[in-house]
Amino acid sequence: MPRITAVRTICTAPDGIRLVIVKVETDEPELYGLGCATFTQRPLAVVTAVQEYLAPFLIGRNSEDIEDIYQAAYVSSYWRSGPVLNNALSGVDEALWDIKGKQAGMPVYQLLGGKCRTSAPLYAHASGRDLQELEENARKYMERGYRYVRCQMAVRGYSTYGSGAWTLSAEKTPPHLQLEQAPWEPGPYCRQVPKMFEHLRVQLGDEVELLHDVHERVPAIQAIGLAKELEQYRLFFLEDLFAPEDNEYFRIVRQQTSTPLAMGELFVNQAEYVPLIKDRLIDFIRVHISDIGGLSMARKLAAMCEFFGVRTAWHGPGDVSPVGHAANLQLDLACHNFGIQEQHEFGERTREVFPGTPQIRDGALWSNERPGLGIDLDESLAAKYPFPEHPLNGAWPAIRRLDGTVIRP
Ligand code: GCO
Ligand code: MG
Repeated sequence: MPRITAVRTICTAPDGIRLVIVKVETDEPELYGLGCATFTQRPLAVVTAVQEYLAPFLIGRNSEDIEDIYQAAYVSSYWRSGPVLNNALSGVDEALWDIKGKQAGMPVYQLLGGKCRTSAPLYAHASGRDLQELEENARKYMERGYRYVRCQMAVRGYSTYGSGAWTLSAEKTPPHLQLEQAPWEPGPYCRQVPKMFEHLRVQLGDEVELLHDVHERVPAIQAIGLAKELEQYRLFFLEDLFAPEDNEYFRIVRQQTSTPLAMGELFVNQAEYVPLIKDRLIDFIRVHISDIGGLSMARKLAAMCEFFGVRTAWHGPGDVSPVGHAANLQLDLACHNFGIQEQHEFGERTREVFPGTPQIRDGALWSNERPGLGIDLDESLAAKYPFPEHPLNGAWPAIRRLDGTVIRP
């Protein structure tokens, strides 16, 4: 019976993105596990939660008791949920699954029921400053074998999510505003997006699956209008049409359009996602697994979704660590109701720090078939990439409308 001897956090930013990993060590010298605890906007708060609260709570416990450890740690703060505590829990929970897989000599997906598919189809991110650049970038992915492409285009002069054009441009910025980045207005964006998909459908044809992320940027009634207008372009999904605070709008939009809806990267607890699933108001669950507490919660959530026809589309940007991507992949392979996996192509440095980072091939993510999560962490290399200096420690600066009002990022 392996006993937990240490619960440590490792902070590293090989590609400039702040990643937090939890390492759980046992009294069996070679037996340890890794979990993702990356909350990139508040990483130091997660480190404190792990080191000061979870580590003393868990040392001496049998690492095999994953469910009991999860349940006990979850209520040990009395006040629970939220991204800080959930990420801390996730670091431990995923590490315990990693350990259990290593003990069994099997990849974790085997413990979850085995493979439903050979690999997990990915969607790539194509972006552009204009239609030509976006179309070219989408084509590049299609030529590499991708069948799913998310398309985001800059709205000229504004800081548009996902388009790469976040820098401050003088063009639209009123001189009286002291902005840290270009402003944002929902109107021009809502007028542009349908034209963008008209162009892409005509140029790229019917076969490719197109996706788009609204990133909760638009007032709800404008978002409903957008979802209706986009129906004719047959998106694979439209993501984060509303903010979690506006969840009730899903009841309204659902009656008006069959545009498939993906939601949930910002969710942190059951009260947010259970009603949307049980009432069949969304089509894809986009949860960021470490933000809901880790693999144990995510596998329950996936099972619940299966009964209501909701498919999985786990959040997979660069601020999910390679350990988190490895955890996503275990569920992608084992869950019948898999929908799609978001891809992030990690740079060479990150892949060196994390040997075993899941491989991308032919537009899909593949398991390396190693026991546990199949991933390791080179601690001495990780130490060479400390968190970058930043006045806000990684927190996001405000984005404002032309009148100065702060909007959601
Ligand atoms: C996505 C997301 C990300 C988030 C990021 C926040 O769909 O991939 O919206 O790009 O903005 O993970 O840290
Ligand atoms: Mg998103």
